[in-house]
Amino acid sequence: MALSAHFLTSAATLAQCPADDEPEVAFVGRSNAGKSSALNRLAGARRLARVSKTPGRTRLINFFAVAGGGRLVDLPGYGYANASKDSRQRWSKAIDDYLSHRASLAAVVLIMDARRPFQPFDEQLLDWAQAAGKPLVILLNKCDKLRHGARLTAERAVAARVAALEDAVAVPFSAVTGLGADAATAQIAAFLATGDAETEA
Ligand SMILES: Nc1nc2c(ncn2[C@@H]2O[C@H](COP(=O)(O)OP(=O)(O)OP(=O)(O)O)[C@@H](O)[C@H]2O)c(=O)[nH]1
Ligand SMILES: [Mg+2]
Repeated sequence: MALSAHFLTSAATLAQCPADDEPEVAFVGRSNAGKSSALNRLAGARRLARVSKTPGRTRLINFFAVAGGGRLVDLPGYGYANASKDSRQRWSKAIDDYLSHRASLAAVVLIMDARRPFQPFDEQLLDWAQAAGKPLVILLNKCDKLRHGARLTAERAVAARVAALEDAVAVPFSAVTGLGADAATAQIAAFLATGDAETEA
């Protein structure tokens, strides 16, 4: 099962985003965690969102329309050290604005590298999502890079952390092998279909 999606538009600022009128699921995470790769995997398309070995590939907020309604949103990564201070500030402002002001944001998909989960930015994002009451789907990405034992250790650590959160699920994932793709797709499809309960009358 995959979500069928096509590229809609890119935005550098909140003002450039399309009308705030359809449920959106945003992909967030550190630079190079695999946000764009995960989005491509879930949309069953190789080159929908641009992927790169160099961190900082995604510089704009990219919107993808999902057949049947709703949008997937690929955000630039946090924590890209090589970007100039100026451009880092511009990106993080766009991300912060999007996350804090987008009424149609139904859920957040947090992508973490399974080898380095819960970095400081990830924790900030988790705190924000909890405070904002946004449901979370946590993708523990790049599981293909871990040996069996290390993967189980990572999964246990994440399960313990997630148990302490409201409205959060964790999915062991690999954008390369497709591990976890069906589970993640089902979660995301449910948010796209219903939107954010908070915005309902
Ligand atoms: N082995 C492996 N590599 C992955 C996986 N997901 C992504 N990658 C690789 O990780 C690198 C970064 O992937 P992207 O999808 O561009 O990461 P991103 O989070 O969108 O990065 P920015 O746009 O820079 O924030 C690329 O070289 C991908 O091929 C995975 O599940 N397994
Ligand atoms: Mg990207």
